[in-house]
Amino acid sequence: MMKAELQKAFNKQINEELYSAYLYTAMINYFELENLGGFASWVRAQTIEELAHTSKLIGYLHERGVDVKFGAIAKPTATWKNTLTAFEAIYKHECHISACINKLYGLALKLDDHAAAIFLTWFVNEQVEEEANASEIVQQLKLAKDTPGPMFMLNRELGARAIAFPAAPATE
Ligand code: OFO
Repeated sequence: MMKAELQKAFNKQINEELYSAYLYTAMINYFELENLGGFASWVRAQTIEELAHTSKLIGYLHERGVDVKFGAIAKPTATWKNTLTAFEAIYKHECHISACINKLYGLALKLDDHAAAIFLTWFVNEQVEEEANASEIVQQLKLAKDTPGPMFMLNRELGARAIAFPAAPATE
């Protein structure tokens, strides 16, 4: 049986993932209204990925016989000064999520729940990718300096990101 303290921490992470999806949804709205369909498409894919993270955590709790407790999801920021500040916000948010995951992983180890810790290694690795992706786009936007040509290219490049709901099993 998973200890109550760890159950609570998993539930908190589910809320964090749902907030991530909510934040990226607000960004879809922002980029669509800025006529940056490619950027909107990238954050749409990200929204779906966050829901997949949520589903993966919920699936694992169910596997452990834990009842999921749902809390209120905070209102996300919905406007940004420009594309660069929006992506800087994404990078900062993903760093926050990495810190949350590391804390959860640390708690699983502290409570001697090695099965939960092993499950969470997927998320630890995923966050390396999440941070790297956001950071790369921030660097590209800094180089583009909001000039039409590079922004057009970047918008097209980001629009090519495939949207897929990963069907990975909870314990993968
Ligand atoms: Fe963006 O990785 Fe989950 O929250």
